[in-house]
This record gives sequence, structure tokens and C-alpha cells, in this order.
Amino acid sequence: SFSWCQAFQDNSPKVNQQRLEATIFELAKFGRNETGGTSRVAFSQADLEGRKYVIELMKKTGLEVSVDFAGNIIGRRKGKDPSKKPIAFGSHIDTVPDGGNYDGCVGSMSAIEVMQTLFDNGIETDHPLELIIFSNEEGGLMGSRALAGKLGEDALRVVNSTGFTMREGISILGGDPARLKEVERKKGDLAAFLELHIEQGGILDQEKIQIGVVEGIVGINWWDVEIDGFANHAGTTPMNMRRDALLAASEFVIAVNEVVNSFEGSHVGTVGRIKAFPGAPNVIPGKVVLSLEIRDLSSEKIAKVFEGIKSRAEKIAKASGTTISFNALDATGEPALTDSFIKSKIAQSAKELGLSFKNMPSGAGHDAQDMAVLTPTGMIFVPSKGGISHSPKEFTSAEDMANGANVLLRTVLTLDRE
Ligand code: HGY
Ligand code: MN
Ligand code: MN
Ligand code: MN
Repeated sequence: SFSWCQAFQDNSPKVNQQRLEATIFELAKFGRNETGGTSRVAFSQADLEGRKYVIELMKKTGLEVSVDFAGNIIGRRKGKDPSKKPIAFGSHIDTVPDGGNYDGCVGSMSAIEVMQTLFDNGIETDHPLELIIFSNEEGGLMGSRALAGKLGEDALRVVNSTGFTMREGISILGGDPARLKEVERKKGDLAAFLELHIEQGGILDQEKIQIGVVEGIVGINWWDVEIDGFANHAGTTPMNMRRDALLAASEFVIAVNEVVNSFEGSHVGTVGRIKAFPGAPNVIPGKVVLSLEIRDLSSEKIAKVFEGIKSRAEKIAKASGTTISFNALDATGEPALTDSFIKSKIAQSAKELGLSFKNMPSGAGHDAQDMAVLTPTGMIFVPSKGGISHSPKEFTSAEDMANGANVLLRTVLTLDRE
């Protein structure tokens, strides 16, 4: 076929698969846990050590490396034409608690591998290139929101599982929360942004397709939910005289699932964290705090599902003698579409490399959704075995990673010639 022929004759530079895989394994050592996965939550010691490793690796590829005031690691490479805007690409290396070794890491280490390949082959691009390792992606797209000018006071108060607020975390990473204005990029500052990422779903793996061309990225909304009842003696308070916050919370969790299922569409909703107070076997829980997350490609749909959940919550509160309140967190991304021209260049690159590909949405959030506000943006997906992610069982083969990195490299070089 045409594409096979192209691939056969193609002698463009390729990434080094073994070297890429080795850096993925090396990075996984920072925060490795007994499950074989990684806990490298942003602001943790493991995060700091992983970042140090990545900075050294970036320097070896000839990049000029710095950490911006939001804690993003930035690597710059000069272009032949300094009047051209930089082509940027990258991802994140922080993980969820008990996460895997591939989410964010594949895109980050592949971006470094692309720079190394350019270096090894003595390739100079016309455009300057910029490699970005975004800070605290999992705790609320912190680094990319800072670049997009969306990291306000409310966001800086948001806490991740290390217990640090973003404000504290930024200082821990060597940034400065008082100088975030200075990291903001303007529309048109960059020529393009590209992010390679594992799919985190099972479509590519199931359909045996090598590359996903991302069409859109879901918006995510988070709320802290507080349920207030009355803490009382668990032995002396009769069952019909209780205002048990955890009992109301149990109904709430089920209601979230029912409401989400009652709407047509591919939106999802999750209660992922719950804590009861005071938290003793012989005390009726007087207070519960839990998390609520809703995702969809449409903000209106998210709002509609939330209204449904809120009205169910009112009924539960009334029947249980509790109050249920919602506090919207400023720590998430808006839905975003990728750029159609960049999409076509990713597809073309995959085709020229003889790789199978398909267009698909992203159900996971990504820094790319904030970058899309600033510059034409594209995303490349590679398969996740069994569709597992945010889990130590996350896996992507070295070959699939290298395929993705080669598509990234080729797309960068194609955009550079435009
Ligand atoms: O949660 C997400 O979708 C992303 O992995 N941060
Ligand atoms: Mn993730
Ligand atoms: Mn990710
Ligand atoms: Mn007592």
C-alpha cells in the first residue's frame, strides 16, 4: 500500500526506543511503591527528586533549562529563524497517589527523546522549540493554568494529597506564587503545542490501533461536598433520633451514580474520596466531607448533571435531618477542542510512518486543554494495555511509546516547515 511504501522508503530521523524505555524505567524509581506503581504526587520528595532527574536529562540534550515561577520546567532550543514563534511540546511527571509509570511520563520522556534525537542528528529547526514539563498536573493542571493566566487566589488555596496548598507547593518547587503574572503567555506567543500521552482508556488496545489523534478533551468540575448532621453517642441515641451524616453520605454516593446514569451521553461522575468525623466506632458521624467530580465535552452538560445531583441532595438532606453543601473548586480545566490543521498533520505523520490511527476524544484531562486557549494544540495518544490508568497496573509497550514519540518528532518537523 501507499503508506507501507512510504514507511519503507522513509529514512527520516527516528527516536531510540531502548533509550526511551530506559528513561521511563529510571523515572519510575522516584516514588516507586510496593505495588510496582509510582506515588510521585506533586510537591512530595519523590516529585522533587524526579524533577531533578528530568532537569539533568534535559540539559544533556542541549536545552537551556529553567524553572518558571509556577514550577514548570522549561527547556529551550534555538531556531534558525528567531523571528518565528516557538513550537512547544511536553507533558507532566507528577502522578496520582498509587499511580502508574506511564501517565504523563510517556509524553515527558518522549519529548526529551525527541530533543535528544534532534541533537544526535544535528538537526536545526527554523522555529525555536520549547519543552515544557508542567507542574502539578494531577492536582489541578497547575502549571498549564498558570501559563493560561487561570491560576487565581481560589486555585492557590486548593490542597493536594500531600496536604500542601498550591501556593505552598509552588514555593516547594522553586517557583514564586507572588510572581505568577510573569509566567502568563499571551495568545500567539507560541506557534503550536503538542502533547503525547497514553490513552488511559481501552479503545486503541482493543481495536489494535497504534495512534490516537485527539479531537477534544473533556472538561472536569470538582466540588468539595460537606454533609452536616449531629455527632452523638452511638450507644444511647435511638435509631430514630439520629442525624447521621455518613448515612446521608451513603445515599448521596448512590444518588450521584443514579443521576449520572439517568442522562444520555458519555459524561461521567465520581465520588472518589470520603471522610467521616469524628471517625470513631462509638460516635454517630456528625460530619462527612467528600469529593464530587463530573466530566463531559460540554460545560452545559456538566452543569445540567450537577443540577440533578443538587436536587437529589436536597431531598436526602431533608429526609435525614442533615445539610449538604457544595463548594466548587477552582482546580480543573474547561473542555477544549484540538486544532484541525494540527490534527491533520498528526494523522499525516502517522500515515507516513506506516502506523494505524484513528480520531478519538479524551476522557482524561490534560495540560493541553489549557494550552489550547493560547495556541493551536494537538494531542497524540498511544495504547494503554487493557485501558487501565491511574493504577499501578498501567502499561504501554516500549514499541507503542516509540511509535508515539516518532509521530511527535515528525509532527514537530512538519509544523516547523509550515
Ligand atoms: O484526572 C485526569 O484526567 C488527568 O489524568 N489528570
Ligand atoms: Mn492522570
Ligand atoms: Mn496525564
Ligand atoms: Mn462516655
